[in-house]
Amino acid sequence: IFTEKVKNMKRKWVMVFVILLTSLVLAACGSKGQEQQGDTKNEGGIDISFKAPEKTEAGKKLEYTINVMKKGQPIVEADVVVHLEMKEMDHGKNGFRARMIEPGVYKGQAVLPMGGDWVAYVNVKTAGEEVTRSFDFKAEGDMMLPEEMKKAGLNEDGSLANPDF
Ligand SMILES: [Cu+2]
Repeated sequence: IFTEKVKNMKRKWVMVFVILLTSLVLAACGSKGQEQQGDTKNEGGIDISFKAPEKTEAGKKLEYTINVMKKGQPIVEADVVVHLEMKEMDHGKNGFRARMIEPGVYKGQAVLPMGGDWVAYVNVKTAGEEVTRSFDFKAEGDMMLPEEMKKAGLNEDGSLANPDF
């Protein structure tokens, strides 16, 4: 009877562990999915568009433009932060805090460490709302050399050395 009890306890702990692990995995996937649904979830709310430069090249400091509107009107004084991430790999934190240059038009600059498929996660915060939308774009060029990264203010993995967001 004693060994039976021990077996049962072991089984219980294994179950608890499996449930914990599953919920962790689900939580991780869930948060990613929500970001990408920003646009359908927010119909009638904040409208965001993102423009990468015409020719997006790795290793160059380039400017990105974000338009933020609501019901056809520009949103002023929004907090706009853009995270730039590669689709297939992790380069750490890269991107920028955008500045409004005219009503509803926000701009910011970034250096991409390599060419390939990128995703811009645009987070817009206003007094009452917060929305994140993702936009795919492509960049040309090879991986930057370590010394080039250093000069451009990046760490060796391509993340920003001094992010302000
Ligand atoms: Cu990469």
